[in-house]
Amino acid sequence: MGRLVVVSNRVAVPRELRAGGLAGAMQAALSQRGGLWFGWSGRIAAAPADAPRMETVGPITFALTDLTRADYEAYYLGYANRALWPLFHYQPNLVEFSRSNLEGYLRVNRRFAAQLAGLLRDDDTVWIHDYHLIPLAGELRALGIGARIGFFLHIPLPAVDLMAMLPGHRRLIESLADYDLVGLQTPADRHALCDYFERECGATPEDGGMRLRNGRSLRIEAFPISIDTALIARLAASGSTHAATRGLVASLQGRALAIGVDRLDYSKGLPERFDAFGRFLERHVERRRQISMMQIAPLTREDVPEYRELRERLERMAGATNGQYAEPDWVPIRYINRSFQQATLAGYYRVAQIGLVTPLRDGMNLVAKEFVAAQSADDPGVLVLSRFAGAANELSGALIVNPHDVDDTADAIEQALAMPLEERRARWRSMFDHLSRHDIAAWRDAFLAALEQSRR
Ligand code: ADQ
Repeated sequence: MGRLVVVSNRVAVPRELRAGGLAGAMQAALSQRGGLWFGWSGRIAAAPADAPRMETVGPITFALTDLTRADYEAYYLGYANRALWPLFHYQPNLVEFSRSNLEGYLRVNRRFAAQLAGLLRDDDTVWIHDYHLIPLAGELRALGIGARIGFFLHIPLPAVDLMAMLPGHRRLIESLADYDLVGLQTPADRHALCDYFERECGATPEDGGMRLRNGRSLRIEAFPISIDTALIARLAASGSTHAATRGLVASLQGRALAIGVDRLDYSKGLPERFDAFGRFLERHVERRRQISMMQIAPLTREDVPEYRELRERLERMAGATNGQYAEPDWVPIRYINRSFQQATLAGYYRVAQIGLVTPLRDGMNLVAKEFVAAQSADDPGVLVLSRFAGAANELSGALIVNPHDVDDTADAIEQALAMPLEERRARWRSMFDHLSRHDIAAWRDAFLAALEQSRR
């Protein structure tokens, strides 16, 4: 078996290889076969480098390339995060399209291909990740690369009519046909992509994918991403006795905790969640002082104006709710903009009675799965989950809500608080068993097995 080559927009070279998360799963696969991980270093350079910088950690070689300021603005901020991200998350009103950003996106993909091509061997298996790099296989093929290439989209794939709003959509989506396998998060995303190929490109459905007008087959499958379930469960069990968790529990003074953990992103439905918690307090006077909500929301993409505006809005909302309801010894919303170690988060999930995961759209949402994995079997908390998260497809033991309906989410918070222990256990058990079988290793192995079987 040849090497595995992973390509993602951003690559962080670890000091040592670790288990856990997507990076851990990739590192494990790269370690087994020996391999290469290519992508942006996160650095801005004055001029594009001719060749990537190589660093080796154990059996894995990392190939890192820098972006120029103009590339960063057009490719990363402009096209990937102000056109594709909002559109694919069903927010066309936030799309800022410009031809020069599109050109930057294509230029960076071409440059990545030129740099990567020099490192590839014919028997390599290449796995490309996410919306930043959709045209990369096409650029590699244009350079004569015949290796097997698979693509996985981590975010939702919107319905045809929405996709059609994007100038140049056809060229973008048709470039997926240069892959041997296209993986999506859910059957609904798979359906949307097949529907696009059928309606916009005249392709016909066939077993496992689509037959394109040029007679070639494209394999399209759903591979719902997951977590390292056993690791999170272990971290949560030991994390619950750590000082950070004990400090949190002590500060609650016996009150319940509802926890939210999300990057500060408009797709995550945070204003709607704050509103729902405020509505819950308004309608359930008897519950005031009995529960606090803790929202952990590290800042991301601060160079994008919509993210700065959202930050200001959430600060105002948290301040207003706390101003209205807080007591000298009780604050309804604890709002924190920083990151925590995985073990600390796992401990926090475990001591929470409610997990609030209410995105307006989300490819999967790993926090929902982490919350479930972190609960204790004896006294598990309840997950309140948006129907628009990919995870809702699998986690049917959650209380499924429509995040646009503030009263619906407020009702679910009350239902979760009042839920009898037996029901909590039964709901949790079905979800935990599912996540034990369908963990991140199973996801990775399923994708790679399908890729090994696919041939254009
Ligand atoms: P994200 O949009 O980043 O991922 P999510 O799936 O929830 O969303 O993953 C976030 C990860 O970051 C989780 O593992 C979480 O624990 C961690 N995290 C969040 N806040 C943190 C904090 N304050 N400190 C430390 N860690 C924190 C994209 C897509 C998702 C898809 C994933 C994987 O948008 O839909 O599930 O990729 O495919």
